[in-house]
Amino acid sequence: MLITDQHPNNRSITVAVLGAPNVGKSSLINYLLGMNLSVVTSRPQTTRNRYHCVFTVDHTEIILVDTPGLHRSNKEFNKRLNQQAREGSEGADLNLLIIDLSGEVMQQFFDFKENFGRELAPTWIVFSKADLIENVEALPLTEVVEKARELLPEIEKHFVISAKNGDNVHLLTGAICDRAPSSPHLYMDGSVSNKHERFFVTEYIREQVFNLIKEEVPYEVAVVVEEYEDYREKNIPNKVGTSISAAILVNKPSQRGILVGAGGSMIKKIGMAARERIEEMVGGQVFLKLHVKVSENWFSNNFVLEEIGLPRALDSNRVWRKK
Ligand SMILES: Nc1nc2c(ncn2[C@@H]2O[C@H](COP(=O)(O)OP(=O)(O)OP(=O)(O)O)[C@@H](O)[C@H]2O)c(=O)[nH]1
Ligand SMILES: [Mg+2]
Repeated sequence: MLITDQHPNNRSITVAVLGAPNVGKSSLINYLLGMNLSVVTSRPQTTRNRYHCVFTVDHTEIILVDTPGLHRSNKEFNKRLNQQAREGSEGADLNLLIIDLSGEVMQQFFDFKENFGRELAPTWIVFSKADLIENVEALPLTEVVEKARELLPEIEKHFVISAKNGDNVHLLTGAICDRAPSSPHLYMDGSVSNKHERFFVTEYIREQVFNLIKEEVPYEVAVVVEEYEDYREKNIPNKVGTSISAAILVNKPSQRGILVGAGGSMIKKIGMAARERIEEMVGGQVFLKLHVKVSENWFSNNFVLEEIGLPRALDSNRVWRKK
């Protein structure tokens, strides 16, 4: 959409946030946005889709692209996650490559080079989780970046930040603003994402599955919104707020029981916690109805994968057909 009558000083920049799973991409984005838009959990492969997260500083619009963590895998599902990450950087003016200081630093550069597998736009390194490192100033990060530049010549500079306590994040914001070219804004004032609220409904339900259920089950869960009715602007008797019905897909019948819990206690907990998050997002009362559906091998089913925003990747194994 073209937004007319823009201020002549307007600038806009698109910044892809890339890196391995669990390095703190979504946490940094949330810190910059000043809200918990993206889902953050302590486990890898939380983010599954690429999407825009938008905020403005004075006349500068900053469009951050959250992406799934790039990783090596031959599984169809993971190939599609990686494809989302690669596509997330398409058309970006700048990439932030997040490197977790609490992990194997040099290995993350090697893995990124291998998994990303093509040319990059100008790239800044953001060393994250600095709060976990004692005496971070003593680390030879300038030398590390020099070495990394041999692999990734697009690297321009680096930052050392913590998304937990906000250390140095202002330096990054300032540098991104300085880098932003003169341009009309692409989003209307107040827009925070290119994804609809329905997408975030599925994310916030999945988030609670991650928070409340341990081990592998959350990885085998997908959420699909089946009904979404916004009655807030409509004048219908006895209808207020937003009414949402969603299915939680599981991969095996045994997982159904875990999701539902004794006497429905688990699904109730998931629903209550997710509803709070969704009410905060939509700014009003939400009626959330959840049910669990067994969809065996949904992560190999093209129809389900398309539904949750993961179209076929360039390196997909084959065309997946519904039985
Ligand atoms: N101590 C500390 N923990 C952090 C920091 N940034 C992120 N974390 C934690 O690291 C974990 C992963 O954070 P996410 O933001 O979900 O990481 P991600 O890179 O988006 O992960 P995926 O979406 O799985 O690729 C969470 O437990 C965060 O709380 C940080 O600066 N300091
Ligand atoms: Mg994430």
